[in-house]
Amino acid sequence: MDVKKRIDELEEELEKELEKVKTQAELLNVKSRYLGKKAEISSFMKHMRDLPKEKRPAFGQAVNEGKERFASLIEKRQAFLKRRSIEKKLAKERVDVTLDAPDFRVGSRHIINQIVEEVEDLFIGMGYTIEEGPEIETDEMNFEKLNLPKDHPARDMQDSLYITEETLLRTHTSPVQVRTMLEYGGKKPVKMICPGKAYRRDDDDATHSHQFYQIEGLVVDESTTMADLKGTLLVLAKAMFGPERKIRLRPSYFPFTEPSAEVDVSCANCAGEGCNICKNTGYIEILGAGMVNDYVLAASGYDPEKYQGFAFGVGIERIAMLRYGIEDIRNFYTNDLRFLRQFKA
Ligand code: FA5
Repeated sequence: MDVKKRIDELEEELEKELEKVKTQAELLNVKSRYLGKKAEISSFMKHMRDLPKEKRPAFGQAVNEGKERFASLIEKRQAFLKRRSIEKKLAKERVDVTLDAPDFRVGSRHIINQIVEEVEDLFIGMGYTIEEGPEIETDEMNFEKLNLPKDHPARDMQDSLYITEETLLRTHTSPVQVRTMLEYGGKKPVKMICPGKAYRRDDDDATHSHQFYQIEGLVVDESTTMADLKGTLLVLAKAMFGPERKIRLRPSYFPFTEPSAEVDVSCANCAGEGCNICKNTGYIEILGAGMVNDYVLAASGYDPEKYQGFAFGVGIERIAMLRYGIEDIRNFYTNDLRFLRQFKA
């Protein structure tokens, strides 16, 4: 047998077959048929021992060279297949950078948080600190130290959600007054606000929610007066509702302040003339306030002979409702995006 000739023939056949190969699996198949153990070229070596000794090296060399040529043809095809598959993938995944981006919406801070931040900025500018307190509060802090002992009838003013006999969800942010004074140790002046959630066993309706936000304010110093309170609240009202707004203090009752006041702001809708929103009174109530009761100062470690203070507690939802003419407080908590998107910051 002319081995060289046969190898040339096989090489030609292999070339033709490789041209038809389209996948890696087909390629492996061809490779095994032309170079595997059962391939014709592999069987040539068995004939070597039948040859005279002097012909054996040339024969062996021819077979090995043949195998190398086959392997190189297969490798070439493999590289070609790989290149073609990458090109196909790139063509398929081509990105058209000139296309419009899909429409996606960016979220924003909740309107209640926006107002809290606005009030915080205002008071930080006047030298106040921002304090925090726990939402699960002790009866002692929420009531007793605020001059509301267990049998006090004024406890009915704030229907409470108790967790145990002695702990409850705080009904207002006023316990943070006590906590801050105790932390300050009865010595240095206090000037703080505390924004946070409060909880009451109120039935939810258009103006009441079982969970709502308040901002507490407290100033304690050696010469704090009701005039300071009024001036501070006027600044707050003007910042929230516009420079035209006036405020009015009406006598009221809170066990933790004496004297106590409810504070009304002149109606933004009718400028005090009288309309539906202010129920023809020209004013709308926004908060409770007063001079800190001596009992509270003493229970919080401050000498009432030396220190006086004022405090106020304002409902944030009420501010937002007045400012934007929102008629139902439940809108803040039902997460209807059509409502929330109106207040995109
Ligand atoms: C208090 O909570 C007092 N701690 C306020 C205070 C602080 C007085 C410091 C004196 C000194 P009142 O219960 O009135 O007071 O609540 C204050 C404000 O919280 C109300 O004017 C109202 O804006 C808001 N508020 C009260 N209950 C609810 C409720 N269920 N839903 C929404 N807002 C409420």
